[in-house]
Amino acid sequence: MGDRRRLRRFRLPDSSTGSSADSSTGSPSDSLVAPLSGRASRLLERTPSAPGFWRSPVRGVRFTAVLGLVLLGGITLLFVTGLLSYAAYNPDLNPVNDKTPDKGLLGFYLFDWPTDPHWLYRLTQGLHVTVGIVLVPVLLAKLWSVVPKLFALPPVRSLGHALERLSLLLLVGGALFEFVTGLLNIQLEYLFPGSFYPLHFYGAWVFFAAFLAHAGLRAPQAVRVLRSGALSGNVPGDALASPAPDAPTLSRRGALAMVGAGSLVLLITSAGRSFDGPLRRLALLTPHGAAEPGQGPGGFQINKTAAAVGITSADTGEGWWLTVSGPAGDLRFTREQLLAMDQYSAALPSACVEGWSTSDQRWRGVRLRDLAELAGYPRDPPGVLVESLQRSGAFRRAALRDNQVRDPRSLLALRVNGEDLSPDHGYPARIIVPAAPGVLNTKWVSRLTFGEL
Ligand SMILES: Nc1nc2c(c(=O)[nH]1)N[C@H]1C(S)=C(S)[C@@H](COP(=O)(O)O)O[C@H]1N2
Ligand SMILES: [Mo]
Repeated sequence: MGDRRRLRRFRLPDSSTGSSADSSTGSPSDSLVAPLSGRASRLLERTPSAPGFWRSPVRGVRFTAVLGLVLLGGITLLFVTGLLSYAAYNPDLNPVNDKTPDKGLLGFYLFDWPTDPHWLYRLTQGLHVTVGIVLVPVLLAKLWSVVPKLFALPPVRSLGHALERLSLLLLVGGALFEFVTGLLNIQLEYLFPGSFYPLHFYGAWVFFAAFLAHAGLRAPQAVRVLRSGALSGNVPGDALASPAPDAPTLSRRGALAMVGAGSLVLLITSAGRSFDGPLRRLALLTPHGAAEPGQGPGGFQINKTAAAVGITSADTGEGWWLTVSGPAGDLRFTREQLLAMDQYSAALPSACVEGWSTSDQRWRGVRLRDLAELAGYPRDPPGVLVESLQRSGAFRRAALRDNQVRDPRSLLALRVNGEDLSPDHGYPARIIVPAAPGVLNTKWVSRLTFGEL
């Protein structure tokens, strides 16, 4: 309907029927002798603002509706798992975990992240990152399917139309921003440590608000047009279908199959870094994907190596000791003394915010709650602030909640898979907590301060 009106406005009388000899097939010399208005009109017809410029017969509201409904489910899952990831970081516990200012209102939903099941963060963050990657072709196809609307003239028809376009700016801009920051963060490994969290977090709320408004308006319509007929047909007055389509080289079903195939390839080449099984070897497209990086007990994935954060053997050798602080004062333990305490084992994964995770590794060391007891908390251990030898970097400190300290599987690990920790996995001692994001599992620990978070 709207398209037809615009068509009439921007086409010459002689070309509006589409049958005139020199309309779209006219030679350049023809257009030179055409009246000015005709030339201007034909020029305009070659710009993306002319509905006839967009020729793909694949476009149409039914095609867009399918992609839109896939995104409705997928992006809702991304939003929920994203909020869970934020909660898992214990952002309210201590500013060392999260300095996002003014999240008060947006953090209304925060809750105590549990320690069960021990693979919880592997699952939620594996889903978040994998679904985000897999949706990229769907998002691009969806944007492609509606791109003629970006150029439609006049740019603003009414106040309502202006508001609608503004909301679409937030929607499209928000989607691109969230996908790009997320992908950069996982591919380039903390491109913006410290600032990624607030950027991705605020961006998510802005984007999801626009997304909800859009879905509220469009989802019922999407369901209706899909019910009203075959995918290949157009609805009456189809606002997205080309008024002058080229001959099809691909059906809509075929185009959707191509998008689906793209998503499937991304799934196969990325999911394996979050989930065990044969897919792990195929996870070629992501850092920390594919086969395990090394051999032997410490051969599983490493985030930052000791060398990368400037930890040398001089720091971790004979001169190292652990300071444990609490009501009992400052206590010092050498590695020998820690190894002489009761040792416990726990089979736990390392699961990073980047989405990759390891299968369960057998960690062995001292229970955090036993260290809390030594620090002066014989019952009901409180939370703990963990500090690393590492001198700089966003992840050299982290705060753990009381429920995490209390869990008997939460360890100050000294060994893994039957051997001393390797330098890269945090020798001489590191934290490992069930269900927690990797960022809370501080490596090269030098100090534990119980209570007073
Ligand atoms: N001191 C210190 N500990 C750290 C980090 C760090 O940068 N510095 N990175 C954390 C992150 S983000 C992850 S995912 C885990 C990874 O542990 P791994 O390298 O043993 O697999 O270590 C955590 N512990
Ligand atoms: Mo991480």
